[in-house]
Amino acid sequence: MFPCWNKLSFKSAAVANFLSLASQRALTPSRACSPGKSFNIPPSAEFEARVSGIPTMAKLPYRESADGLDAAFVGVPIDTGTSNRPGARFGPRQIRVESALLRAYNSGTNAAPYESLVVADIGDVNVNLYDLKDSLRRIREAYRKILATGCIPLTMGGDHTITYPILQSIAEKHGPVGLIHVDAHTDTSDVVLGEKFSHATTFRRCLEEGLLSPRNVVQIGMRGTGYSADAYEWNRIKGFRVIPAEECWHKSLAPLMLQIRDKMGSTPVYLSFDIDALDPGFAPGTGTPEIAGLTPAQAVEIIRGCRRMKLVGCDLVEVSPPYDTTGNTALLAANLLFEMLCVLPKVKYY
Ligand SMILES: [Mn+2]
Repeated sequence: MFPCWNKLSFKSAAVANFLSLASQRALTPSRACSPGKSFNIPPSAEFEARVSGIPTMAKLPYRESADGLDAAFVGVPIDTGTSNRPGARFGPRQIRVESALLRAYNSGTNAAPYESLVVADIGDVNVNLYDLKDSLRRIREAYRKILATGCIPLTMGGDHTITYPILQSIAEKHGPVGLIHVDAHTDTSDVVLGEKFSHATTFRRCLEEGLLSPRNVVQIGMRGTGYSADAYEWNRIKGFRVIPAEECWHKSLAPLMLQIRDKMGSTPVYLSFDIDALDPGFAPGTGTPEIAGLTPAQAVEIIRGCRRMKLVGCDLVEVSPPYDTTGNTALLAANLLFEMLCVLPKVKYY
């Protein structure tokens, strides 16, 4: 269960205090891992109570920076770009709480992400809740630093505005990227209430700034009432492939993802996943719910279909805990983030 136990780099006081490493080693077989690598393996609930400890994502160690990490979970707690129900500022915190249920291996795909990548939770971007534009600047600068270390960010939102400054930093490093955007909405409005920056304008700003390779943009799950009869016309004119929810109903999305993977080829790809892509029956805790959405199984198919793409970053946004009375939306988000980790380049599969 625990490879390289002797090399684990737990710094969490909660973990260190609970059982001595020696007693845990006696209970767990070890596996060899590559020399010089010190992986962070989340503690197993077989040995440490799930409900104990400070809630980091997946009970991983907390790190101050991305130095030395291959991938990092990072929170961006804003909801000041939201147009309807607020609350996404509490998303990262609640996703971390519910993530205590996550285990170290992916039973569905046999992925072993923590044996392949050095992963940690690097906390939250220090946003400015009184000034959205200042938050955008802070997010951009924080991601510039994360990306400079070579680490792949897995972001917990926050509302969808955050993807714009993240993609500014991503494109600065990788050039224009392919985008897999899973959402009920295209988020390509131009101006809303006189403002250019909000969770509804993200991908229009990204396109205008040349952050996206428009022929490699796929938007999946769109639905709901529109501002015009042909709500997706602008997107298609720009070269985006728009796949409305109606085209997803009642079927596996695995074949679609094979097509998308072929199209992306060796282009760097960013995955941006708005939890409102799912049906509100599964994910009610979100700001802009739309009926007749995707199922959790389809969400997992989309993410697993991103394996073997050149993923350079992923986000999961728009979880609003005040509207999530059961915690299931945040639990779903935590699992989807784990699935994203499992499809990053270089993850080992048994
Ligand atoms: Mn969105």
